[in-house]
Amino acid sequence: MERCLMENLGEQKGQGVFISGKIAAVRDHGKLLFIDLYDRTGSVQCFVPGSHSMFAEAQKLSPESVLTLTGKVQERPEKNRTEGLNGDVEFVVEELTVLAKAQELPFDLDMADLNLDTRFDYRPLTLRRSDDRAVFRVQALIAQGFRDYLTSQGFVEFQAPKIVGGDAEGGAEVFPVDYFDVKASLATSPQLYKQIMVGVFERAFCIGNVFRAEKHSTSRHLNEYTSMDFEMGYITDHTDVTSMLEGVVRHMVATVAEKGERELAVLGAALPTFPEKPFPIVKLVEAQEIIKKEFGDDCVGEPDLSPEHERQLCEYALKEHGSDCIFVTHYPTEKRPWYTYDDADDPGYTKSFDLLFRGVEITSGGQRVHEYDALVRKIKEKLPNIDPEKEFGFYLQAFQYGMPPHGGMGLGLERFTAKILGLANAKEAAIFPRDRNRIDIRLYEQ
Ligand code: AMO
Repeated sequence: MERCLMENLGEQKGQGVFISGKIAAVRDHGKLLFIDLYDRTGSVQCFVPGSHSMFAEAQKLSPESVLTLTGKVQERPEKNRTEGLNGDVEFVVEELTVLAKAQELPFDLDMADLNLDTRFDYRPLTLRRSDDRAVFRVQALIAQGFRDYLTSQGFVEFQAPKIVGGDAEGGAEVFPVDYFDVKASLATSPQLYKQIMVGVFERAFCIGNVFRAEKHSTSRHLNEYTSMDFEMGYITDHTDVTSMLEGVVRHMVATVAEKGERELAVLGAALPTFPEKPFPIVKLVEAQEIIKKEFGDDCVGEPDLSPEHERQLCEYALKEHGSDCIFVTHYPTEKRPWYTYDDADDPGYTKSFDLLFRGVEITSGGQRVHEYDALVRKIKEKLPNIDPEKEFGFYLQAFQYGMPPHGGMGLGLERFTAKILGLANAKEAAIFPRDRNRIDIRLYEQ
């Protein structure tokens, strides 16, 4: 006999089958016992009669114990039916095998109201909560949507290295690594490698962990996060990248809508609102004018938007354009990395952009400098104390030997997941979060 998954039990009414799964709850009524058993597809109420030879042992089982049950699927009496999967059936246990016993749990998995620290202290256990399972299934769908869309557009996936000789961004704080006898660091971004890959495949993407050593304590920052990046050649300017990104975002959301219905319901999450027209796109200066006009906050001329300004601009985009997304372009040259392309028509500003989603920046990107001489010049301007060939010679080879005009972007998977699902903190969307106080366990006594 083959294992029957919970989602298929309804088709087995009156039949003998075997199921395997974990105990969600045990309800002991003295002379009979109910066990809610769940597997990856759903759950079912199982019924152990008092006469069963394993009755006494079953009474002692803790939630999360792992069982295989043989028995029959029968209709539940009308008055005991519930909504949802298997609400109209129950499983009458004939044989019960304990595959693994769970110790008594430190808290009720689904019912306990746990603070973030406790959730992370017990991560191997709390990831099994229905909410957390739903979050990370949705996250997997987001990554799948990213992959599928870009693959369909002719992009090739590659694996970017995580140990690098310098700092890919030339600005972010790095975690140093002892690499045999020399100093190396953990990559803060696949930036240089994805650009190199444009010279190879024209269109390339990667999904991988990156490491940022800033000592942030915010709801948006992690010290290790998953960066979803793409880079594309033969562009006219940054708007080719924003268009591609818009397609990616819409497809990721469509994938979640299509395949994550159950998870969205578990989390009570509402899908984003997108306009039929393209996402709104404004220059930074225009965004600042809007914020001044709409919210009375004069930030015109500042080099960047503050978190509060990002929130306000998104509020405006939803109200005026029916869009949870808005692109902001043309950040000043001084605020963007040296690989960013300057806009000759708008001196002092770059062909760069951020994508804001539900109040938070989820993406940075832009057109890149693709000519060797211009690139060396920009590195020297931004980083006057380094020798570009010495520090970036490996990367610069790509430009010495011909690179098409290109651009790309990086999107933080945890931030995006948190915003899709309405989670207050990006750490809740980090499966094993690393922040300044934690690598799995807390680093300091509190
Ligand atoms: P940037 O540094 O802006 O750009 O990062 C791009 C996106 O990555 C996410 N992100 C983070 N998420 C969690 N914790 C952090 N500490 C963190 N830092 C960044 C955000 C952000 O929008 N190389 C460029 C991208 C490019 O131009 O292609 C870069 O890394 O969602």
